Formats: sequence, structure tokens, C-alpha cells
Amino acid sequence: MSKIVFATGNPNKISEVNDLLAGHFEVLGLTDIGCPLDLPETSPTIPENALQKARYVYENYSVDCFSEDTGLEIEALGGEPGVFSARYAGEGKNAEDNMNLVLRKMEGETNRKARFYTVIALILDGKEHLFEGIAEGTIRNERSGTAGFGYDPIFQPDGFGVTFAELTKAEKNAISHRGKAVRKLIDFLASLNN
Ligand code: ITT
Repeated sequence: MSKIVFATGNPNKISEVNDLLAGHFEVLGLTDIGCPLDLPETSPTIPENALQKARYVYENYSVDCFSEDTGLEIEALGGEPGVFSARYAGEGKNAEDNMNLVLRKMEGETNRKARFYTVIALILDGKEHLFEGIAEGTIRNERSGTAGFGYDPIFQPDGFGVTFAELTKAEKNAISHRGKAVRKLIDFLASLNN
């Protein structure tokens, strides 16, 4: 089976993506290639951040790899936290603090529309490819559920009466931003073998 490096320091992302790529590719992590987990991500947009992380690994370790960047974009907050999703409440990258900040800013707001936006950047033989996935939904008034990670307890995907944190990993993967982007990545990689 072909090997590919997933350039992320976030174990929750690895867990979700491994389930999807199982049987297609053997996924290696940053520690497998001796790369530090805190990749540079200082770009102003999600696609550029995804590319920045993949380029860092490709240029320093000379391996085929993919990275991903995800943002929660809340309409009433002008697209925030967006590209700042990981560090919205500070450098600690603390999910509870991030959710508290969102809930506080959304207090009394009737427009609860939001979406998760994921971009995967793949670098294969030096060529760059982007794949995106979007999950539309709404921001709850309070947390619900304990599964998943990050903002999952406050995000209710459209068409569901529960949050991402109340779905199993397989259920979330079937409809999520990351699931959609990863399926495009798989289709692309599979098309190369035909
Ligand atoms: P990388 O090493 O891959 O950069 P990261 O945690 O820094 O890992 P991002 O820069 O993409 O990841 O930050 C996005 C943040 O948005 C992440 O830390 C989570 O808090 C949140 N997030 C990402 N995907 C999510 C999901 O599927 N559900 C809920 N929250 C998510």
C-alpha cells in the first residue's frame, strides 16, 4: 500500500482521516518523519495556510504529503473565527476557551448560521493540489455532546437535530467538511492508479 504523510499536529484530525483512508493508503504522521508537530501557519486564508503547512513538510523532508486547514465561519461574526479558529481565544489553542468566546459573542444573536470550511493541500512529486469540503449548520446556544473535538459541541449540521459532538465518528465523517474533502483526495489519488 502506498504511504503518504499527513502533515498535522492535531491527533483528532488523524483519527478521523485514518478511518476514511484505511484500505487506500498507509498514513504516516509528522513524528514518523522526525518533524515537529507545531507547523507554521501564519497565512491570511485557509487555503494558503493549508499550502503553507504542506510546503513546509515537502521542502524540509522531501516526502509526498498532505495537510489540511479548517475554519469555523460564523455569518453574524463576519466569518470569524475563520482562519483563527485554533487560536481564537489565545495561543493556548484551548477548545473550551474558544467555544466560550464564540458563545459569548453570539449571545442574543438570532442569525446562528455557520459553516466549517476545510481545505486539503496535497503535494505529490512536487505538484500542488487543493481539495475543499464545507459543512453548513448553526451555532447552538450552549454545548451538547462529548464526541468529536474543537467546536463540535456547539455546531449543529443542517438537517440534524443534534450537534457534531452527538454523532459517532462515522456519522460525522459521512457529512462533515473534512469527510467531503478527504473523499475528493481519495478519488484523486485513486484516479492516478487507473
Ligand atoms: P494542524 O496541525 O493541522 O494545523 P490545528 O489544530 O492547528 O492542527 P487548524 O489550524 O486547522 O488545526 O485549526 C482549526 C481549529 O478548528 C482546530 O484546532 C479545532 O479547534 C477546530 N476544528 C477543526 N476541525 C474541526 C472539526 O471537525 N470540528 C470541530 N472543530 C474543528
